[in-house]
Amino acid sequence: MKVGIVMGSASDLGVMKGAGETLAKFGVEYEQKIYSAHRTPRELEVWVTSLRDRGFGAIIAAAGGAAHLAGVVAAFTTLPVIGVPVKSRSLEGLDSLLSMVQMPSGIPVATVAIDGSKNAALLAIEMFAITDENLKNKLDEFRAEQAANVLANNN
Ligand code: RP5
Repeated sequence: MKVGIVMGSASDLGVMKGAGETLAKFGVEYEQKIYSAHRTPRELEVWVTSLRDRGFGAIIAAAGGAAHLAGVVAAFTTLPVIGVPVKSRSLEGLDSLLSMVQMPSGIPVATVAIDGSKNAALLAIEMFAITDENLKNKLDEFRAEQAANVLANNN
């Protein structure tokens, strides 16, 4: 299965680099787009509604400011949507975080930390690893590597 990554502006590309890099490291294919919920709503809908039939299993949606993008994406699909609140210029991302995490009941968005693109990718990988043994093994190796790096500080 593949992951769709969408962000509201080209200005989000720097923050979202971590998602693509993490998916690539685990060998998970992804397609990345820039669509805005308010500037290009029609194009966003066409792309989101194409994903399930094209073999996608999760969508990562990143936006800053009044970050309604992830909620709008979730409205158009029953694929799991992972939201990445992007640090905004005026409120340092608190507005983005609250817009994503406080979704009203019925249309969920699994929201990660402000600028947490790497965790968004890891969460998608964990979803795929429920049925993919190879990915599950890679996640175990990744966790072991992380632990070893922490413990190496104590040698
Ligand atoms: C959101 O507004 C984007 O996701 C971006 O994080 C923020 C600022 O966008 P630009 O004004 O830089 O295009 O739509």
